[in-house]
Amino acid sequence: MSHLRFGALLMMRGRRLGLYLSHRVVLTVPKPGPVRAASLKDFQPAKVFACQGVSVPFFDALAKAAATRELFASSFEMVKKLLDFPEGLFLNDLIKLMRDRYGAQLEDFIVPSPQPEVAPSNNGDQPMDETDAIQKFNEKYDEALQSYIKRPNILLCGYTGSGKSSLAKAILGDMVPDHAIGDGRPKTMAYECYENNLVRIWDSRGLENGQTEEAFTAQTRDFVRQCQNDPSVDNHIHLVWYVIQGAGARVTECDLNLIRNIFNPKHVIVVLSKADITRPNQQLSMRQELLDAGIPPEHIVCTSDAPGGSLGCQRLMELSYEMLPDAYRDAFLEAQGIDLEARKNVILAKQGKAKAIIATAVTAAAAAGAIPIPLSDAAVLIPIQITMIATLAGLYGLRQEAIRQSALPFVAKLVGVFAASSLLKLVPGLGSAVNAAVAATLTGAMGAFVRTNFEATALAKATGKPIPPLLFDVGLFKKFYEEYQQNHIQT
Ligand SMILES: Nc1nc2c(ncn2[C@@H]2O[C@H](COP(=O)(O)OP(=O)(O)OP(=O)(O)O)[C@@H](O)[C@H]2O)c(=O)[nH]1
Ligand SMILES: [Mg+2]
Repeated sequence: MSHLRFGALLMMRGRRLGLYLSHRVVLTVPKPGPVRAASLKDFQPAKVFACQGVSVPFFDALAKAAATRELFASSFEMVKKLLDFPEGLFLNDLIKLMRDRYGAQLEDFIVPSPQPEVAPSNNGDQPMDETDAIQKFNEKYDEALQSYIKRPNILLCGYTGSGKSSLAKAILGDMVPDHAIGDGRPKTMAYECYENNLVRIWDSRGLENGQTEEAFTAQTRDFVRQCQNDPSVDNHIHLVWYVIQGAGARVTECDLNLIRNIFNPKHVIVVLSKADITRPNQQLSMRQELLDAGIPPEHIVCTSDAPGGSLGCQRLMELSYEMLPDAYRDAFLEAQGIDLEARKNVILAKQGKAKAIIATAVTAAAAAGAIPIPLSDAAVLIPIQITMIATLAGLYGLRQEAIRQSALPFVAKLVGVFAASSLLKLVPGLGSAVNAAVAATLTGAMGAFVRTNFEATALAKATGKPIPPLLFDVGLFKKFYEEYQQNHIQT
């Protein structure tokens, strides 16, 4: 039993039930009231249901219950509700059900042996729950990334040499490799995919000499169908940049057929490329041909690959933003490299969502502390904090590099931050227990502290500056704590 870590076990002593959450913490409801922390001593010696598979559903359910502030008349009621057991169930039935449903066994609880003395690592982290903390962080981070950062797929199509890859590079920068740009010979073979966690570009092979227009059209149609038939809308093509070389080219039937019939015209922007070497009358006559074919004027832009995205790239960027489905817009704006102001604004605008994430965690922490949590058990707040931190990291789209350098070492340190001795230093006037107000303020201040860093990290990335480290500084945290306290009415 001593190897148990951050799982949960249903525990029973007499008719009293609790959920064992770590080596030190039991969440229980000894009398009517919200979920609360109790000392493990209350349950020793005790019987436990031991089973691997039970721990995770318990914990998730418990976290949800804590967030809803639901009151349970007894711990038995809470466990029944969490595990979705039927009404009118008696304790003996519960034991049977636990066995049948989860293969859980009722065993004598063995007091966890004291943690072996492990030499502190370089940064002084405690190894005890570090792995679990990081695992939980990663899970929640992935969930948050999926819900907050929807990555658009943009297809680049057009004849070979029309300037597709150059255009992608002018707008999206280094994610498009230099070798993608041609030097007279067709470069992009079939469909190349350039992607990061903000955008995915399908850079297609253009129509080459020797290839029939029919074959090119069929190849493009098959690719588009394959994408649009994907069960996940996240893998559909959300926007097409159809590139026609402005200088010395003309609009062909093949171009028009693709734009009008193979793609959804509502999702196509026609790009007349190489504006720097296109004569005004060439541009005018091509534009007229497109208008005659029914392409809306607002869907036609003229661009060049000039560094800094001059000559129409800004317009293409704005138009793409308008034409992308809502959910995919912000990621595109963050991915593009020609309008730094727009990039910064998307990041700054995340503050509202970040505050809502912090508020959810604050509510959960207040519920956990509704019956004061003894200082030695304050670690019960860690999962709430990790969920909050990971969700914020997902919201700000922190890249792997930032996660590795900044967020994970910080998460690993949380165990130490919540040790009683650290809390006494952090929270002015803290007594022997963490009550709802302190739990809420601690969580809100932690949220504000981390959010500020993640915002700075995202802004640094957007402007090509180094990632600021997320160092836990007691003095700085106290400042956040006091600020949070001043700005929120204490309960
Ligand atoms: N002057 C000028 N040259 C450009 C511009 N855009 C692209 N080119 C040049 O046109 C050539 C073809 O550009 P690419 O971007 O490789 O064209 P592509 O459409 O990706 O070609 P494939 O991958 O072969 O289909 C290269 O030599 C580019 O440097 C532009 O805006 N102005
Ligand atoms: Mg290319």
